[in-house]
Amino acid sequence: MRIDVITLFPEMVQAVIEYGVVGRASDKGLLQLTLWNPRDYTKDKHRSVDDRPYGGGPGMLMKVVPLQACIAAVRLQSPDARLVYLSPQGSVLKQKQINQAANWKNLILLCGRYEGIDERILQQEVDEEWSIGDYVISGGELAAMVCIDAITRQIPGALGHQDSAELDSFSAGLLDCPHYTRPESINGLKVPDVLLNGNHRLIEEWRDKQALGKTWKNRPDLLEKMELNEKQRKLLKEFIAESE
Ligand code: 4GS
Repeated sequence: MRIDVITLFPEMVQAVIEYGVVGRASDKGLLQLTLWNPRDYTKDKHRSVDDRPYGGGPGMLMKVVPLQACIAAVRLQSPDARLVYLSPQGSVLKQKQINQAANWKNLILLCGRYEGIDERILQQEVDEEWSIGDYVISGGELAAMVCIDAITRQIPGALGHQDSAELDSFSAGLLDCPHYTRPESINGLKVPDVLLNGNHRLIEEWRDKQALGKTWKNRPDLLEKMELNEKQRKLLKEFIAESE
């Protein structure tokens, strides 16, 4: 997959392909990241990339002409990519959208700085608007990095054997169960016995039950959208009874 990122801070976004799963995917050629800086498309002496908003008020917008020129340059290399603008006004990302995007051949991510971009760029150039959550960050770069990481993990071959266990946590629509490693006791808190006994049927059942319980406690909205099977309803009932 090819991902082009338009950003005033390319060094920041570069970091996402320098570590861990995404780094290895990039080394293997599963992900090709290309960074573009609108500042390189300025023609004035000061290379300015911000401009004042019509109507006044505080804050600046990204300057239109360099941004348009930069988008045009990206489009020459990635003519049929979907262009996604990251902003809090976008649809809030879910695993489902991430998985869909992982099937695209190419993708252009546009990172906003300041108060964002001119509405007409949005109308004419942007195919989709995505948000990573209902909060404000200082620039679209971190949002783009979140997208690149989450999408790359879904590219076949990106996850090694060690990482692939993480695949099922959200694909099942539930939160992950608790995990334990050595030592067996920390300040008197013991690892649940079931995990020490080596009965894999019981261990799997315990994990399913804990995942259901955690979701019930922290994200009841996720459970409401799900159709639990008979076994899952029984396990959740037990979890609730035990937690009372
Ligand atoms: C988000 C967000 C964001 C909005 C960028 C104000 C600088 C900032 N981008 N999901 N201008 N949430 N962007 O907060 O994607």
